[in-house]
Amino acid sequence: SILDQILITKKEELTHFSLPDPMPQPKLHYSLKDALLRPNHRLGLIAEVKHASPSKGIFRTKISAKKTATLYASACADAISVLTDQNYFHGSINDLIEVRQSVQLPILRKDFIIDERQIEESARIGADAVLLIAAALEPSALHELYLAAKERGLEALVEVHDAQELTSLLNCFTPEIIGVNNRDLRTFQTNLHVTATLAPNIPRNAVLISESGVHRAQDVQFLLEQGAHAALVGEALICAADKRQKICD
Ligand code: IGP
Repeated sequence: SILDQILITKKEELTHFSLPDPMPQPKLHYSLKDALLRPNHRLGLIAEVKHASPSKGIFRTKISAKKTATLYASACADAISVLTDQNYFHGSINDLIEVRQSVQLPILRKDFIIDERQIEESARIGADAVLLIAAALEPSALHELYLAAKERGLEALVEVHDAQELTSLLNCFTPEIIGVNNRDLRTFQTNLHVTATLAPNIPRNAVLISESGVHRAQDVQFLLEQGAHAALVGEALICAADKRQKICD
Protein backbone atom coordinates (compact mmCIF):
# COMPACT_ATOMS: atom_id res chain seq x y z
CA SER A 1 0.00 0.00 0.00
CA ILE A 2 0.92 3.67 -0.10
CA LEU A 3 1.89 3.42 3.57
CA ASP A 4 4.60 0.86 2.74
CA GLN A 5 6.02 3.22 0.10
CA ILE A 6 5.91 6.18 2.47
CA LEU A 7 7.69 4.20 5.18
CA ILE A 8 10.47 3.19 2.78
CA THR A 9 11.00 6.85 1.87
CA LYS A 10 10.91 7.84 5.55
CA LYS A 11 13.58 5.28 6.49
CA GLU A 12 15.74 6.59 3.67
CA GLU A 13 15.27 10.20 4.87
CA LEU A 14 16.29 9.14 8.37
CA THR A 15 19.70 8.00 7.12
CA HIS A 16 20.63 11.66 6.63
CA PHE A 17 18.77 13.22 9.51
CA SER A 18 19.90 16.18 11.56
CA LEU A 19 18.14 17.69 14.53
CA PRO A 20 17.04 21.33 14.38
CA ASP A 21 18.19 23.64 17.19
CA PRO A 22 15.78 23.83 20.12
CA MET A 23 13.51 26.88 20.18
CA PRO A 24 15.11 29.90 21.85
CA GLN A 25 12.55 30.29 24.64
CA PRO A 26 10.84 27.44 26.44
CA LYS A 27 7.30 27.20 25.16
CA LEU A 28 4.01 26.75 26.95
CA HIS A 29 2.44 23.34 26.65
CA TYR A 30 -1.02 23.26 25.16
CA SER A 31 -2.71 19.95 25.94
CA LEU A 32 -4.49 18.34 22.98
CA LYS A 33 -6.44 16.04 25.27
CA ASP A 34 -7.71 18.88 27.45
CA ALA A 35 -8.60 21.01 24.43
CA LEU A 36 -10.72 18.21 22.99
CA LEU A 37 -12.47 17.28 26.20
CA ARG A 38 -13.58 20.82 26.85
CA PRO A 39 -16.16 21.25 24.05
CA ASN A 40 -19.29 20.16 25.88
CA HIS A 41 -22.07 18.74 23.69
CA ARG A 42 -20.31 19.61 20.49
CA LEU A 43 -17.64 17.80 18.55
CA GLY A 44 -14.10 19.03 19.08
CA LEU A 45 -12.25 20.11 15.94
CA ILE A 46 -8.65 19.54 14.93
CA ALA A 47 -8.21 21.58 11.74
CA GLU A 48 -5.43 20.36 9.49
CA VAL A 49 -2.93 22.33 7.43
CA LYS A 50 -2.48 20.11 4.37
CA HIS A 51 -1.02 21.17 1.03
CA ALA A 52 -1.39 17.93 -0.88
CA SER A 53 -2.06 14.23 -0.43
CA PRO A 54 -1.19 11.06 -2.36
CA SER A 55 -4.87 10.54 -3.19
CA LYS A 56 -5.92 14.07 -4.14
CA GLY A 57 -2.70 15.64 -5.41
CA ILE A 58 -2.01 19.30 -4.71
CA PHE A 59 -4.80 21.41 -3.22
CA ARG A 60 -5.20 24.66 -5.07
CA THR A 61 -4.85 27.11 -2.23
CA LYS A 62 -2.52 30.01 -2.24
CA ILE A 63 -2.68 30.60 1.48
CA SER A 64 0.39 29.89 3.61
CA ALA A 65 0.42 27.40 6.47
CA LYS A 66 0.60 30.31 8.89
CA LYS A 67 -2.35 32.19 7.39
CA THR A 68 -4.42 29.00 7.22
CA ALA A 69 -3.78 28.14 10.88
CA THR A 70 -4.56 31.71 11.95
CA LEU A 71 -7.90 31.50 10.15
CA TYR A 72 -8.69 28.17 11.81
CA ALA A 73 -7.82 29.58 15.22
CA SER A 74 -9.99 32.64 14.72
CA ALA A 75 -12.87 30.35 13.76
CA CYS A 76 -12.50 28.55 17.10
CA ALA A 77 -10.83 25.31 16.04
CA ASP A 78 -9.74 23.47 19.21
CA ALA A 79 -6.36 22.36 17.86
CA ILE A 80 -4.28 22.49 14.69
CA SER A 81 -2.71 19.57 12.85
CA VAL A 82 0.25 20.28 10.60
CA LEU A 83 1.34 17.71 8.03
CA THR A 84 5.11 17.95 7.92
CA ASP A 85 5.89 15.14 5.47
CA GLN A 86 7.51 16.64 2.38
CA ASN A 87 7.54 13.87 -0.18
CA TYR A 88 3.93 12.80 -0.18
CA PHE A 89 2.14 15.75 1.46
CA HIS A 90 4.29 18.75 0.47
CA GLY A 91 4.59 19.86 4.07
CA SER A 92 7.67 20.79 6.09
CA ILE A 93 8.83 21.29 9.64
CA ASN A 94 9.02 24.98 8.76
CA ASP A 95 5.26 25.01 8.34
CA LEU A 96 4.93 23.81 11.91
CA ILE A 97 7.46 26.33 13.21
CA GLU A 98 5.50 29.14 11.52
CA VAL A 99 2.18 27.87 12.82
CA ARG A 100 3.66 27.65 16.34
CA GLN A 101 4.54 31.33 16.13
CA SER A 102 1.04 32.31 15.10
CA VAL A 103 -1.46 30.32 17.17
CA GLN A 104 -1.96 29.60 20.86
CA LEU A 105 -3.55 26.20 20.40
CA PRO A 106 -2.30 22.64 20.74
CA ILE A 107 -0.41 21.59 17.61
CA LEU A 108 -0.37 18.02 16.40
CA ARG A 109 2.58 17.07 14.22
CA LYS A 110 1.33 14.77 11.47
CA ASP A 111 4.11 12.72 9.98
CA PHE A 112 5.26 9.13 9.79
CA ILE A 113 7.11 8.71 13.05
CA ILE A 114 9.16 5.56 13.32
CA ASP A 115 12.22 6.73 15.24
CA GLU A 116 12.85 8.47 18.57
CA ARG A 117 14.85 11.20 16.87
CA GLN A 118 11.64 12.37 15.22
CA ILE A 119 10.10 12.75 18.68
CA GLU A 120 12.96 14.99 19.79
CA GLU A 121 12.62 16.94 16.54
CA SER A 122 8.87 17.40 17.12
CA ALA A 123 9.51 18.80 20.59
CA ARG A 124 12.20 21.15 19.30
CA ILE A 125 9.99 22.65 16.59
CA GLY A 126 7.21 23.34 19.07
CA ALA A 127 4.68 20.54 18.57
CA ASP A 128 2.47 19.58 21.53
CA ALA A 129 1.51 16.17 20.21
CA VAL A 130 2.64 13.65 17.62
CA LEU A 131 0.82 11.13 15.46
CA LEU A 132 1.73 7.45 15.83
CA ILE A 133 0.26 5.10 13.22
CA ALA A 134 -0.54 1.55 14.36
CA ALA A 135 -0.27 0.21 10.81
CA ALA A 136 3.32 1.45 10.60
CA LEU A 137 4.78 -0.32 13.63
CA GLU A 138 4.46 -3.34 15.88
CA PRO A 139 2.54 -2.53 19.08
CA SER A 140 5.69 -2.85 21.21
CA ALA A 141 7.62 -0.39 19.01
CA LEU A 142 4.60 1.90 19.07
CA HIS A 143 4.53 1.73 22.84
CA GLU A 144 8.21 2.66 23.07
CA LEU A 145 7.66 5.74 20.92
CA TYR A 146 4.55 6.59 22.94
CA LEU A 147 6.56 6.51 26.16
CA ALA A 148 9.41 8.47 24.58
CA ALA A 149 6.92 11.14 23.52
CA LYS A 150 5.44 11.37 27.02
CA GLU A 151 8.87 11.60 28.54
CA ARG A 152 9.67 14.50 26.22
CA GLY A 153 6.45 16.24 27.29
CA LEU A 154 4.50 15.41 24.14
CA GLU A 155 1.12 13.77 23.87
CA ALA A 156 0.57 11.10 21.24
CA LEU A 157 -2.45 10.39 19.09
CA VAL A 158 -2.38 6.71 18.19
CA GLU A 159 -4.15 5.99 14.91
CA VAL A 160 -5.92 2.76 13.99
CA HIS A 161 -8.02 1.80 10.99
CA ASP A 162 -9.52 -1.61 11.76
CA ALA A 163 -10.59 -3.92 14.58
CA GLN A 164 -7.45 -6.02 14.37
CA GLU A 165 -5.14 -3.03 14.76
CA LEU A 166 -7.23 -1.80 17.67
CA THR A 167 -7.19 -5.18 19.43
CA SER A 168 -3.44 -5.64 19.14
CA LEU A 169 -2.91 -2.08 20.28
CA LEU A 170 -5.12 -2.47 23.36
CA ASN A 171 -3.48 -5.80 24.21
CA CYS A 172 -0.23 -3.88 24.53
CA PHE A 173 -1.29 -0.55 26.06
CA THR A 174 -4.14 1.99 26.21
CA PRO A 175 -3.24 5.34 24.66
CA GLU A 176 -4.94 8.38 26.13
CA ILE A 177 -5.85 9.63 22.66
CA ILE A 178 -6.98 7.23 19.95
CA GLY A 179 -7.64 8.25 16.36
CA VAL A 180 -9.75 6.19 14.00
CA ASN A 181 -8.75 6.84 10.41
CA ASN A 182 -11.80 6.55 8.19
CA ARG A 183 -9.57 6.36 5.13
CA ASP A 184 -8.51 2.98 3.82
CA LEU A 185 -4.91 3.50 2.76
CA ARG A 186 -5.16 0.82 0.08
CA THR A 187 -8.15 2.29 -1.74
CA PHE A 188 -8.12 5.90 -0.37
CA GLN A 189 -11.87 5.59 0.17
CA THR A 190 -13.23 7.20 3.31
CA ASN A 191 -16.19 5.81 5.21
CA LEU A 192 -17.39 7.22 8.52
CA HIS A 193 -18.79 3.81 9.42
CA VAL A 194 -15.22 2.82 10.25
CA THR A 195 -15.57 5.08 13.30
CA ALA A 196 -19.04 3.70 14.06
CA THR A 197 -17.71 0.13 13.97
CA LEU A 198 -14.67 0.71 16.19
CA ALA A 199 -16.14 3.22 18.67
CA PRO A 200 -17.77 0.61 20.95
CA ASN A 201 -14.34 -0.99 21.49
CA ILE A 202 -12.51 2.20 22.39
CA PRO A 203 -11.91 2.39 26.16
CA ARG A 204 -14.16 4.96 27.82
CA ASN A 205 -11.29 6.88 29.36
CA ALA A 206 -9.60 7.46 25.98
CA VAL A 207 -10.26 10.51 23.82
CA LEU A 208 -11.71 9.35 20.48
CA ILE A 209 -10.87 11.29 17.34
CA SER A 210 -12.46 10.46 14.02
CA GLU A 211 -10.06 11.26 11.17
CA SER A 212 -10.61 11.84 7.44
CA GLY A 213 -13.62 12.17 5.22
CA VAL A 214 -15.53 14.62 7.43
CA HIS A 215 -17.21 17.13 5.13
CA ARG A 216 -20.68 18.15 6.25
CA ALA A 217 -22.66 19.17 9.30
CA GLN A 218 -24.49 15.84 9.10
CA ASP A 219 -21.11 14.03 9.34
CA VAL A 220 -20.41 15.93 12.55
CA GLN A 221 -23.81 14.93 13.94
CA PHE A 222 -23.21 11.28 12.98
CA LEU A 223 -19.81 11.22 14.72
CA LEU A 224 -21.25 12.77 17.88
CA GLU A 225 -23.84 10.00 17.94
CA GLN A 226 -21.04 7.41 17.70
CA GLY A 227 -19.40 8.85 20.81
CA ALA A 228 -16.46 10.59 19.12
CA HIS A 229 -14.96 13.50 21.06
CA ALA A 230 -13.47 15.24 18.04
CA ALA A 231 -12.93 15.15 14.30
CA LEU A 232 -9.73 15.76 12.38
CA VAL A 233 -10.59 17.64 9.22
CA GLY A 234 -8.23 18.42 6.36
CA GLU A 235 -9.55 18.57 2.83
CA ALA A 236 -13.03 19.94 3.58
CA LEU A 237 -11.48 23.01 5.25
CA ILE A 238 -8.51 23.42 2.93
CA CYS A 239 -10.86 23.44 -0.06
CA ALA A 240 -13.53 25.66 1.52
CA ALA A 241 -13.61 29.13 0.00
CA ASP A 242 -14.67 30.57 3.34
CA LYS A 243 -12.89 28.54 6.03
CA ARG A 244 -14.43 30.44 8.91
CA GLN A 245 -17.92 29.91 7.56
CA LYS A 246 -17.24 26.21 6.95
CA ILE A 247 -16.17 25.70 10.56
CA CYS A 248 -19.16 27.62 11.87
CA ASP A 249 -21.53 25.51 9.74
C1 IGP B 1 -7.48 14.56 7.24
P1 IGP B 1 -9.25 14.71 5.25
O1 IGP B 1 -10.01 13.64 4.51
O2 IGP B 1 -10.15 15.55 6.10
O3 IGP B 1 -8.37 15.54 4.37
O4 IGP B 1 -8.26 13.89 6.27
C2 IGP B 1 -6.57 13.58 8.00
O5 IGP B 1 -7.36 12.67 8.69
C3 IGP B 1 -5.64 12.86 7.05
O6 IGP B 1 -4.80 13.83 6.51
C4 IGP B 1 -4.80 11.78 7.74
C5 IGP B 1 -3.43 11.51 7.53
C6 IGP B 1 -3.12 10.42 8.38
C7 IGP B 1 -2.45 12.07 6.74
C8 IGP B 1 -5.24 10.89 8.66
N1 IGP B 1 -4.23 10.08 9.03
C9 IGP B 1 -1.83 9.89 8.45
C10 IGP B 1 -1.16 11.52 6.83
C11 IGP B 1 -0.87 10.47 7.68
